Amino acid sequence: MPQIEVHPQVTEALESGQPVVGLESALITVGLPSTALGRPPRCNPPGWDAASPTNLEAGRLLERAVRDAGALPATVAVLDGVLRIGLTDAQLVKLAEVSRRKASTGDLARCLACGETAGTTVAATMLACQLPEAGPVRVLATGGIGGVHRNWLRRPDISTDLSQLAVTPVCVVSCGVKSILDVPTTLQALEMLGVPVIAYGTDRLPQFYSRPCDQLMAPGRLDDPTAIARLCRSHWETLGCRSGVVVANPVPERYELENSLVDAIVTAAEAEAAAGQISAGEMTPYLLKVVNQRTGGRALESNIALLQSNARLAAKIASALAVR
Ligand code: PSU
Ligand code: MN
Repeated sequence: MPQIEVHPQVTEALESGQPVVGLESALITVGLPSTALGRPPRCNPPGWDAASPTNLEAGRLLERAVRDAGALPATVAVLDGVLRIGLTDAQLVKLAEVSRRKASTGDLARCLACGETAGTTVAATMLACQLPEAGPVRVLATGGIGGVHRNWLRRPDISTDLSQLAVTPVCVVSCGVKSILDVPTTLQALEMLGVPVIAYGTDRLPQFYSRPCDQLMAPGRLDDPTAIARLCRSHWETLGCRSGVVVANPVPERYELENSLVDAIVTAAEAEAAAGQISAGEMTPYLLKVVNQRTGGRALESNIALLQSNARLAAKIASALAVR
């Protein structure tokens, strides 16, 4: 049995030069709750089933958003030891139901060898997008990339997303660096690794749940998807660079949370985690859960809205890249 399966529609689209957007799936298995919202999210996306698990509906929402913006979605995940690029709805349902695991680059071989089921992080999704079988897929969407965690000197925790970004020519559309991380240090690491970081339509760096704040300038700014596609071509084709490109898209204004609020919650939650038994791998899901609880669910609303917005922008960049 093959260990890598590309959905036939994805293969067909790539062969005929149609735009394809890769979607990470760790957000389905660990990033979002598997409980139902019970009502539509505030951004009221068409087709959201309020009685169905939030993580599954978010996965479906991302796929729809990519399609509606004119590209083909390819959700990446490992199912029963097969790395899949492009899922059927039944496979998406299974992933959301059975897995509470995320696989990054270093976990993939074990997942394949041992028949595991897991959502893929940005790093593992980038790797999948670059496999010869996959095409390549040049653009992927996520909520936020991983990076250097706060207090990394005392509790070392640095995401594989950074090392994969250094060696994989994929454009990652996110809301910037998750505000639960040490953002300046993460930016510094990206700079060191030669990864262009582009803020979309703003001079300042978007902060995941929060819009750009005054303190942090973005390394670069571009205002439309065509310009971003041009930058990607210059980076990969003209200059021959093999690193990724990070696009930071601000969360839609109506759904943003105040950065100071998120910051205070994360600081308190980290102190509580240090006293308890939270391992490095569990830190991201733990912090996301605490931020959501302590904002009365507003963080989840924000997360859903930003995912939708990133999927749309990724589809537009993929479409611009597909035009020769
Ligand atoms: N942002 C979220 N939820 C998530 C993640 C990011 O709002 O679940 C995931 C992404 O898949 C990212 C991963 O690639 O967390 C980073 O995990 P780690 O720090 O373990 O490398
Ligand atoms: Mn981490």
